[in-house]
Amino acid sequence: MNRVITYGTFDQFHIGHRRLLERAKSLGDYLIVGVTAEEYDVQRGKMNVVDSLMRRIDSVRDTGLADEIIVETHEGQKIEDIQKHGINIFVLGSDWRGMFDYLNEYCEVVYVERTKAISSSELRAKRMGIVKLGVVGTGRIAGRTMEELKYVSGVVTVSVYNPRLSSAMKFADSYEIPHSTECFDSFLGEVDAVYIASPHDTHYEYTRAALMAGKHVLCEKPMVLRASEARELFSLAEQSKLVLMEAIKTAYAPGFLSLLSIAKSGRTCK
Ligand code: C2G
Repeated sequence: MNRVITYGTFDQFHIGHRRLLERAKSLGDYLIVGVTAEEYDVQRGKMNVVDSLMRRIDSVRDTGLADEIIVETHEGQKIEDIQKHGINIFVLGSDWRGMFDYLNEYCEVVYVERTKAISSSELRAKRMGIVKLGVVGTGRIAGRTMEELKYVSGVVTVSVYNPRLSSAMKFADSYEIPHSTECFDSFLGEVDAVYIASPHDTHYEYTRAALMAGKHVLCEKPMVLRASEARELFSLAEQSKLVLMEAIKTAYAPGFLSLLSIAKSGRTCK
């Protein structure tokens, strides 16, 4: 008996998902479908999933194709599932080709052709729009953020600003950003939200100008150098109903949050 496993978010369930499940089912006798947990999607950059986990599970169940449905909660679970459920075949769509070859050590890995012209990302974009992001500053941290942004859905970087145009152009070239400028006003005209990664002493001015222009702001730490400036900027953002965040990554890292909750529980080592 061939036991097959496949995974997905299955957000706004569509024909591409159904066809994937049909082909996965046809490869064996028993099909297990892993549906991603909300927290896991956020961790892997899917920030704007529309349907709840329950709804996505129901969509998969309603196809009648899954013999069993499980929830995928963490990185590394695929190997655990393959071993635990005695899986012979792992299936995903061709958009993932090559990414799961390492599972060949445990079972056969099959990539089936993805259905063209339909995707949850496009459905989400139609429904919610895409946030057009602009980057201020072109140093090492800004570059690292660009690398990570590739994995975040619902946002596209459209412009980069640096008072030195040659630096802005070089950065735009490296990260395929369509617009680069040394004029802050023209930069603001292109974007919905701004990520600020310039030298610390420039954060306050750029953040203030962006908020005044009605743009959401994510600013690298330290956002400002004086408490009074932070109070002013947060109150400006609140009045204008804009998001203002300081980019303190650790505060949102899952490992750090687990540490905090263990510390708060008062649990001690015996
Ligand atoms: N799919 C497809 N054709 C489409 C859209 C999606 O064949 N037009 C396939 C995908 O390749 C995937 C499955 O349908 O195999 C589920 O797609 P998503 O819900 O987008 O899931 P995804 O985010 O790709 O997660 O651990 C999760 C997995 O890595 C897959």
